[in-house]
Amino acid sequence: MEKIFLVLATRNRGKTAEIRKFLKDFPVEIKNLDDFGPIPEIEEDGKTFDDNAYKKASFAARILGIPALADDSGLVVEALGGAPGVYSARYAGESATDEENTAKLLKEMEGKENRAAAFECVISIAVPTGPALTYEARCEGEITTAPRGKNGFGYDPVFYYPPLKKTFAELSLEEKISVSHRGKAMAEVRNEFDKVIIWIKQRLAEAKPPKPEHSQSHG
Ligand code: ITT
Repeated sequence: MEKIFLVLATRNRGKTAEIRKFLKDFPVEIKNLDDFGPIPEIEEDGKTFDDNAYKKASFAARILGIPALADDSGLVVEALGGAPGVYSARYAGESATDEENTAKLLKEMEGKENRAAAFECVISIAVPTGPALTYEARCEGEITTAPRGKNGFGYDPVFYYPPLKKTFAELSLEEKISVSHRGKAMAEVRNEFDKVIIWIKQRLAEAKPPKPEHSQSHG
């Protein structure tokens, strides 16, 4: 089968590594934003994960001219009224590090009895002309009182997953993606990916200008 190109519209290395694992057996050549040199920043000002995932995927597909896959995700904490939610990446400030975001979360959670939280993930796959497919999933857990574990990224060290009795940062990459929000959403993408490839090829073919019936030669 002829390969298609797909750009992962993310600068997050943790996400990139997890997403790549799911698509490794398909006839698709995966690019990332760094393969294209500097491009304008995508503004993530949507009110939902869904809005932002679509914004990132459609923006990247449009300006790069190839299909794009974006992930918008975050941590939703019950005792904090759903915060940090869509602000998860910049909870402690615009260019906050994972450690700063995690420290702020633990501070906000000090003394709180209800530790229930969920990671949510929306994956959007868009073509340059605009149409997009959406997949979403969530994973329930609890916020710890101190970080534990060295793997993963973001809030993984403070997200305890009761069925495995470990934080996400204490799991291997394979273990994490077998139960996580992104893992579940990407498993749906993988299950349908043969159809997604056909869908992408059809959208790309529609967008091509029709070939002239006769070519005229001069001279
Ligand atoms: P891109 O927009 O470039 O994809 P980002 O890190 O800014 O990267 P988001 O806007 O989707 O991504 O923010 C997601 C944040 O939520 C991320 O930075 C983490 O802090 C957190 N997060 C999402 N998935 C996570 C996971 O699997 N483990 C730990 N933290 C996660």
